[in-house]
Amino acid sequence: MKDNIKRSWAEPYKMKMVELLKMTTPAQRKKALREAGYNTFLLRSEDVYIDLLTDSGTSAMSDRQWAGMMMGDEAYAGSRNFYHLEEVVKNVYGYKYLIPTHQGRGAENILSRILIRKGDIIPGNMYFTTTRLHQELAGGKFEDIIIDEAHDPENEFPFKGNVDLDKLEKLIKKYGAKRIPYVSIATSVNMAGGQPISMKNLEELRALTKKHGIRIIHDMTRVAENAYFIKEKEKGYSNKSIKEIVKEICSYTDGATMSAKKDALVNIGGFLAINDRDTFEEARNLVVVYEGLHTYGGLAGRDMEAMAIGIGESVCDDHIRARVGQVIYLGEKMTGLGVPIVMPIGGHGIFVNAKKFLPHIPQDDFPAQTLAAEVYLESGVRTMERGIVSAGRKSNGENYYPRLELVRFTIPRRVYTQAHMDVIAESAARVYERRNKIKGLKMAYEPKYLRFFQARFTKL
Ligand code: PLI
Repeated sequence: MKDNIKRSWAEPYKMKMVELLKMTTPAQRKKALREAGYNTFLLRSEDVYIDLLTDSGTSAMSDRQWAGMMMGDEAYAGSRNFYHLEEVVKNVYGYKYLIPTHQGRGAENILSRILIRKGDIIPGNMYFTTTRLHQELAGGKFEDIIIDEAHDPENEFPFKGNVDLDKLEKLIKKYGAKRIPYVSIATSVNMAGGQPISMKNLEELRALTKKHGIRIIHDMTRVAENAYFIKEKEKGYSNKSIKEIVKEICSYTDGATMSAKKDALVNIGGFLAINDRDTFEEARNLVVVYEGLHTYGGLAGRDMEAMAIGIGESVCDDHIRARVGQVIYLGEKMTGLGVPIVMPIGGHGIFVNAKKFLPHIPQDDFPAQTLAAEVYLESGVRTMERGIVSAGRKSNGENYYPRLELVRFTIPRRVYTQAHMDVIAESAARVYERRNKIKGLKMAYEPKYLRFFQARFTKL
């Protein structure tokens, strides 16, 4: 008999403990927002109802990870948890050598210092804030080689994280391969809306870079989420496991920086993984300057244990299906209510198109920053600006003007329920209803580095 009933996904876990949330009134939120200079990063978490600022370090750990925390070997040197983590990174991702770091940017700092010389060019599939800054601080210049479709929020191409190989070839021709220490490739491109890169594109990129002797360094922060889209949308992968796909992705690259605070389901931690022995030796030397001894890199033994266990959980098919399934549920709900979002829906959050939401606010008056503030005011839902404020300034002081002016509704892993998703979508829709009355912001304080974290604004 034909089965016509839809098969829904559901979470492959149940709740054992809950964290109570504070509910706030509109008057309390108005005050909190003013005190925070209209920057959601400066709100107190206690004043937030549903926290979609980031999926970084905000996951709920499993009972097994918590048990692992109790197995921490808090030795200064040679902790057994380090060796466990090393084994897991080798087995799951296939990289040869591991340097733990306190989080992703710790790995970016070490890698950039080792590989980049002044005047070098680092091509990448769209910038990420901390990654680009470390490349610049090391004397390099980032060049965007992502396909044009990625800069168009309405283009529905399924692999908007892909590299435009022609753009890369042009850079190689212009600067010469010697001035390109590596190509910086992110899986699940964050600033494009969590958009995946296809395996085919990675394979072609590997062939091209091999010809010129250029390394590929993988920002593998959300590699498992990328693998899910390959399984769902790329020919030849539907019968492969997420674990197999993740390993294949990594096999086309020479090393990786990882913020384990995302995919790997921990609240703190990261690493640098590399296949080349010489780079590893240099990194092992440098990590003691910036992070700590090479067998802990700024982490406690218990953190490394939780990470080792979290990596295993992150590549389970059922986990990733529910994780991305929840994001897609929210996205479909929002589009159903008329809210303009980046399409296709990505892996770690919904990116609302602020340019389309608030077309009357010019980019210099910070439409995405304004919208993030309004969403908080509406319902206590905290989101993050991913537009002109995040993009920052060029080395000559001019603002970058990114084509994407977005507000990210980032979903922490294993934290919120489907009912929360309904409330979030309804909040966005209510702000959309009163969009014409919303006015922009003026920047009142601008920090020198990564201004989006600490900038302050006043109402226009
Ligand atoms: O926040 P860190 O230092 O652990 O990791 C930096 C980092 C590197 N690459 C990518 C793609 C990231 O998304 C990333 C951090 N992302 C944050 C904090 C976010 O909210 O998306």
